[in-house]
Amino acid sequence: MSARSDTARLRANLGENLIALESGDGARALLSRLGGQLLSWQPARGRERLYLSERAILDGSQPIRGGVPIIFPRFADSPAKYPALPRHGLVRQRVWDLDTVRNEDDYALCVLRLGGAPIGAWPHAWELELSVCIGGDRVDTELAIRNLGAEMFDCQCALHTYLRIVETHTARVLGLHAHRYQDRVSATEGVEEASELHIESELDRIYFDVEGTLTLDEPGRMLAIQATGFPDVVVWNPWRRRCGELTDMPPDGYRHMLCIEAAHVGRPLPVAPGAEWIARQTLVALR
Ligand code: TA6
Repeated sequence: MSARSDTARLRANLGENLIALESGDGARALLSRLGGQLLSWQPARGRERLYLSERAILDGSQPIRGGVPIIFPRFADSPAKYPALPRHGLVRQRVWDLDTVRNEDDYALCVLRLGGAPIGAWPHAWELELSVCIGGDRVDTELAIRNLGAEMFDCQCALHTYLRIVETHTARVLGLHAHRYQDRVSATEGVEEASELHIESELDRIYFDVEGTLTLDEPGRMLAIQATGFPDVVVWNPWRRRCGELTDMPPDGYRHMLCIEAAHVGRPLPVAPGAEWIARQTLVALR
């Protein structure tokens, strides 16, 4: 599917919930208020860097498959303090409020907000603020979590970033060597021995306490991935069989995506009453 027909489909389905950013230097992005989700990012000198499934459901009946879904306050089906919360949390199918859209010469910015009252499964009042800033060859995505209640809460969160890759067999991820991980496919734990990670089968790992920059290296393309404040990195590719079970992905979709997620999932993230926690992920297209 071409980028133009992708955008037309998004516009037709999301209507006013689709927000377009374009900076004067040519960087472009599309965000959805549904899910509070970055859907597309094209650096000033280059092609699309995010994966959005051509079968993504855009009517809010399920989370949008692709871009950067926001995970809060629970990651996956983790046996957290709040087991009644839905998988991956509360915000992927909510329509976020639009706070700011700014298209300038050297950057473009969108700020979205979403607040929630206490509910049975999550008895806390909270607010999230998502700021996406593009310009040149980089995109910065910042997530703020505010505790508006009277009691401390523990949460988990992630920027579930679906990166577009040319082909799984030519992609490699650098920067995870010697990090401790939990492998959610084999239900084992380990320390990464390989100097570079290849995608050769179903992959679902949480790497803990990752410092430094990761690199997604492909023939002709290279992306630097940095996180500030997110200690963990989740790497996910469903591979052939699991991808075939996902009705909102084409059968070969797994060949062209890799999730590299900035996350706070290994240990609980405490947010005190009245306090705010902020973290950021930066992607830079190096070539
Ligand atoms: O972040 C990895 C993961 O939790 C995987 O286990 C995988 O199932 C994926 O996210 C997608 O989850 P979703 O709920 O969006 O289908």
